[in-house]
Amino acid sequence: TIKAFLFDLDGVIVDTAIFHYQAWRRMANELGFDISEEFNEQLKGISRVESLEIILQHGNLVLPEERKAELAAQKNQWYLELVSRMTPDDILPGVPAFFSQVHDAGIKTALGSVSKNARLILERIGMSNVFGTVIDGNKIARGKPDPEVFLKGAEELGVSPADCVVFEDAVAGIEAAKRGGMLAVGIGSPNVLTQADIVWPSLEHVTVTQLLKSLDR
Ligand code: B16
Ligand code: MG
Repeated sequence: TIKAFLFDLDGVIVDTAIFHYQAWRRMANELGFDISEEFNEQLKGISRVESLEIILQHGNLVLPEERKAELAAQKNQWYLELVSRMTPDDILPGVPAFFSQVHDAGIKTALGSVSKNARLILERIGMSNVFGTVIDGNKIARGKPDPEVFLKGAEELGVSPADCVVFEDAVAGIEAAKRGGMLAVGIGSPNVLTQADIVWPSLEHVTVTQLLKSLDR
């Protein structure tokens, strides 16, 4: 029986992926190359340092550790400028309604984000007190696709992984859920999220009752 829902942040609750992309693109441009939106897809759910490595490789750049630390800090500063303008209006459509159904159904909730800025974002959008527990990039050693972030969430809620459903928009996040032995609901396109148990375009067109029914097999 399903007892807990674990939510990714970026791409499920809010669309900060566009801010990550803008900040990384600005950095790449300053280094003399560009990154496409399609390339950005593989960065979703991947930690800051790992994302930087992937981007530098794409630009054929090998840099000393010190310079890489500077670049990561610079990117985060640009990213935070964009985040600081966020308000509750940035919550994705359907999220508030879905959460009230989740709470009515007595299902526990956790946030499972690789972002070290997750708490700040939750504050900006007024969702700090919505989750049973918040697991973010400061609490984990390994980013997605490692299942650590979701396993920790399940553990803190006292729910076994088999009774958890993960909501994810990233390929790496779906992989993390499946490796953790959880059900995975993809938010996005079935052509991209091929490993998900079920895929919905957003939380807007799904009800908790519908979802529980379709996962019950
Ligand atoms: P930060 P999620 C992830 O958040 C993003 O998808 C990914 O693009 C980002 O690099 C990562 O957080 C780290 O974020 O630089 O803020 O620590 O999808 O796991 O909620
Ligand atoms: Mg995401």
